[in-house]
Amino acid sequence: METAEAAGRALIGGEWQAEPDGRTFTVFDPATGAAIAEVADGGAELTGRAVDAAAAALPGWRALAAHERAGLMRRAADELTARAASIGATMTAEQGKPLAEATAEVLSGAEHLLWAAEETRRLYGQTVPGATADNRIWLLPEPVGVVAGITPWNFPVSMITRKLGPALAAGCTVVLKPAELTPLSAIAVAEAFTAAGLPPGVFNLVPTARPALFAETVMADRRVRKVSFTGSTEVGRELIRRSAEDVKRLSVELGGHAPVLVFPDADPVAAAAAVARSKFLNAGQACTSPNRIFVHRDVAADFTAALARHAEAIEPGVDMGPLIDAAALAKVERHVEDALARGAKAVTGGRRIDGPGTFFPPTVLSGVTDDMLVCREETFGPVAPVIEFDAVDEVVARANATAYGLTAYVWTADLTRTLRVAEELEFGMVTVNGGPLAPPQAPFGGIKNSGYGREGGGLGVADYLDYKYLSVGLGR
Ligand code: TXE
Repeated sequence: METAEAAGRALIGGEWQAEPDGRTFTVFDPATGAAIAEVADGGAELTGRAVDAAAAALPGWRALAAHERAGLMRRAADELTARAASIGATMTAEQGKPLAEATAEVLSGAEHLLWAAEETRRLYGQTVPGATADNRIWLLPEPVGVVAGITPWNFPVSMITRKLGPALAAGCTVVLKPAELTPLSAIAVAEAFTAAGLPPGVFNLVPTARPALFAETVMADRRVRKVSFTGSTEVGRELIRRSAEDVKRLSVELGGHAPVLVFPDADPVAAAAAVARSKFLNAGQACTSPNRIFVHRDVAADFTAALARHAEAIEPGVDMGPLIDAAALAKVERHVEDALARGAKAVTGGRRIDGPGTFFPPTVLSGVTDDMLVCREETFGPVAPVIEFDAVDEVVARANATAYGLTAYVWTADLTRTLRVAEELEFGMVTVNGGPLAPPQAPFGGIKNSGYGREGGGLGVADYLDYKYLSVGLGR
């Protein structure tokens, strides 16, 4: 839980600050609808101060020896680990996910930081063959500079650590704007970094309910050299446009519309168990969530029955939280109603749960066709649409028939099919016989309208580096 000093404030240059004009916004608990906190609503001035602080801290931070940067990052990871239960409770209160899921997310955030800390010692350059006998050329890795991060509410801690880890490892300083729905978890993360002794200004946090103003301010500031965004494709598109003015580097991790392909040679019961785990995690509010579940007719009945059993075993309010807000609930209802009106059947679930909070039950739809809203748009809720297929040769093209390209899942026991289908699927990440995994060493990210840039692994750190080309004549 946050300290009185930090309560609802921005962290700028190591100090907890309120918005100068006193403006605040309210944070709600989606499980009850109750207001739980007032948070500083950062405007242009506060954002500008945060950029000042990040710019001032940059020379010192990038000049630290690699092991010193690594040491501070490790201490921050230790602080997060020690506070996992209390930060988890904060996350549950403002985001709604069960405490076990929230605590696991904090621990995974710490693991990402630890991995990135080690990378500080692997920022290797390169020697390039010279242009003449007298000439030597090297590539020297350098931090891109001040980075602005914008993160969503679905994973309020790990979306932050996935940006902070590689940015800090590369020697960048950061101004981060958390989602307005989940600023309290972000404040708790910032407190952990402060307690770890991170130098003032290296990580600055600006909560605000005016995200467009924040984006405008950082985009207009020449000292900000990179923006890293995770969120909707609409906002991502706008940031891509804005970034052109000052030619800023950009990473955009946007929505997904993951297909699952269950082939006739797969074990339908094992596939259903894994799909249930990934589908209902975080009430389906994940960009890797299985959204279009293509199941071969031979195994469809067994698969659907097993999936429905898993869905029915989940108790909303205990094993699965509410949707983030009323708008999210309305979107899920609209998608399910459209499917039912066009002939789909709710095998289980299908109607919102009455009472306080924005709960929608785990839902399995059968008889789904490609023209329904659930197949055309990202639902971002606990709805599993099952689409039966016969034509094995056509199903990859149907899976690819989306503007998104983040994750795809394949279930098969056939090695040849695995390799052929994995090559043909137009997605940044393909998982065969398993669910979504995002270990720190793997480069998470998509293609097409799911964005560009990678988070995790060496490629993730490289997104925060420029390589200076140094050419030296030996004067012989
Ligand atoms: O996203 P927004 P929303 C998808 C998912 C979901 C939909 C809408 O389909 O249903 O997006 O969610 C900040 N300039 N994903 O409305 O608005 C905002 O403050 C700059 C997938 O919540 O994109 C928050 O910090 N920033 C995704 C962040 O953008 C702006 C996770 C995300 O919010 C802004 C979330 C602006 N004009 C939603 N407007 C994933 N990849 O997992 C808002 N923001």
